Amino acid sequence: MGLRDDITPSSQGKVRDLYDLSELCGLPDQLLFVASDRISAFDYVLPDAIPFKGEVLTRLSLFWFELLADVVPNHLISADVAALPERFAAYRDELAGRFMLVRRARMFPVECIVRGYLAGSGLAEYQRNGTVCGLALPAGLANSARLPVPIYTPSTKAALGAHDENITFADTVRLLGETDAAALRATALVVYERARDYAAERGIIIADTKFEFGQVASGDANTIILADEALTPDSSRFWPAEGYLPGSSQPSFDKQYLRDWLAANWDRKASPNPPHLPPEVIEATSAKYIQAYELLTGESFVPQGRR
Ligand code: Q0Q
Repeated sequence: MGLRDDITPSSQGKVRDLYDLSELCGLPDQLLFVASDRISAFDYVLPDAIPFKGEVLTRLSLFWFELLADVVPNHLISADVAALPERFAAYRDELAGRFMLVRRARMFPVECIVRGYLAGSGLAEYQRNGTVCGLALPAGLANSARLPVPIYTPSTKAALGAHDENITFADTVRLLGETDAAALRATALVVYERARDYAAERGIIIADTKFEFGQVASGDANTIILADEALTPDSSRFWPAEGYLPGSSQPSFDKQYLRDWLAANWDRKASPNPPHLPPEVIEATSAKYIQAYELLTGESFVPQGRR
């Protein structure tokens, strides 16, 4: 029996789960953030797990939290299995490497997206009216073009399965107040630029990314902290730097095999549920996640958990 069969997550995403430890273990203000090996493509969760994906993405978040700690504090308490609450002891092997014990924060109701390149919904809006989230951009930018400076393009948090809605910075001011709205924008932009420059030197373009910030009380003030996962291929667009050429959509560093195979082998009108993947696509996708980890951290990926 797996963890999810025994303990129902307090919140479930497509590929990650959150357990409220104050409810489950009487640990106030702590949550267990678990990254699964599930993968989604074209907004569907696929029936096959990708070996080590959850562990790679967790370890990437841990890596970025540490690298960027001088810019922004984060919600991590521990990723050590020894810190797992007793209630989860039976799942130590399943969880090793793919969980974070995190501080509960008051999450801001805004997805803090930063774009360094023109892609996805940003490209679509730009092609319609020359702006992204109300920000005017120079005319004539090509698909996947690097933007003159990174832009902050927030969105509202849609319900599971729905698409987030792009909003303007002024909308975030109305939502959060000027001080917090400005602080989130400034922090998101600085964190993105640091990560973008670091990754670019290691062969990965971080074209855009989605940050989730929260607030925790510290003394008589409130502190903004970086929460959720950070700068992973699931929360960002990772492109291979080698072969980058504006003018068309870039291959995804991690999901291109998957997308190409699905596009060639799944008629979504004929069959609404995604098919099983061939072993070679599963293996190639797993290898791309591991390659991204090894390029960015400079360390070999040694699995901690069991498959
Ligand atoms: C929190 N989420 C995301 C989510 C479903 C993750 C709530 N430190 C925190 C965090 C975090 N991380 C959250 N709340 C309070 N404090 C994160 C959207 C949803 C599964 C995993 N939801």
